Amino acid sequence: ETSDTAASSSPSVLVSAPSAIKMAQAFQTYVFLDLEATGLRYDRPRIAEICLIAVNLHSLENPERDEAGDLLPPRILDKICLCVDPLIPLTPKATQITGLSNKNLSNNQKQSFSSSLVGLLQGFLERQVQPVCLVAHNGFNYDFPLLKTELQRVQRDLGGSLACLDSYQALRGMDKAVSSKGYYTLSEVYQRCFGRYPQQSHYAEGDVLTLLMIFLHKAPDFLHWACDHCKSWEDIEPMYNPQTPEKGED
Ligand code: DCM
Ligand code: MG
Ligand code: MG
Ligand code: MG
Repeated sequence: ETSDTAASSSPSVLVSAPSAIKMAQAFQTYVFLDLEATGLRYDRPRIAEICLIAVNLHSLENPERDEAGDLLPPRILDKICLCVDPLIPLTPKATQITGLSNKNLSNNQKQSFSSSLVGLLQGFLERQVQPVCLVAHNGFNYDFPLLKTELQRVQRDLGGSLACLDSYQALRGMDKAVSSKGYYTLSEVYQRCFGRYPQQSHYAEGDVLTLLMIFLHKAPDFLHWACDHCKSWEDIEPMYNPQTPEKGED
């Protein structure tokens, strides 16, 4: 979820500049990621859907266009999209915006976030030319910490020398202007880039495609921004510790 207040209060553990520049110049694959989940940060959410789309640097530097000159999604991309039984109730708001419910997930016999799911994610990432940079919208405050928490639950991690980038913080930082809350949500940014609202907001795949198109639209700026502002995956703190009880429970 895109929250201006949450974004500004995040601890920024930036990779030291020289090594970050070396890393970013070397990124050969950008993996766009979005999670749907049972609620917001303070709900101690669990993942209900995950989508990753991997795009090689070549396609970001050489975007395809149609006859009218409009940007096309890259023809060459790898995609993984999975629904996950979150094992806890979705908030009514989360169900309303995502279309995911405990009922439709269990009716379709979806499995929970498991060690074998982590194996799929690792296999997907290992297939990409390294080094890889994950990109998520508000990722530093929501998607990356939540994924860390789920990985911690099953005592796994994503190996390798992964880096990550928050497109929400990048867009705000690149503008250098203070804009009101809501200005940098995925759908508002997309609307400003393409003159129409995106389809399938709050579907993990829909949001990843929206993010990918925004990134393509501003690829030179994003690729440059990534040099100084990516974090190492190791420096992402889990959103919460699944072993400790909720505030107020203890
Ligand atoms: N979310 C929420 N309430 C909102 C916005 C988001 O509970 N008003 C939660 C449920 C979504 C998750 O955040 O699945 C990710 O949001 P997004 O669809 O923006 O990626
Ligand atoms: Mg949102
Ligand atoms: Mg999201
Ligand atoms: Mg989403």
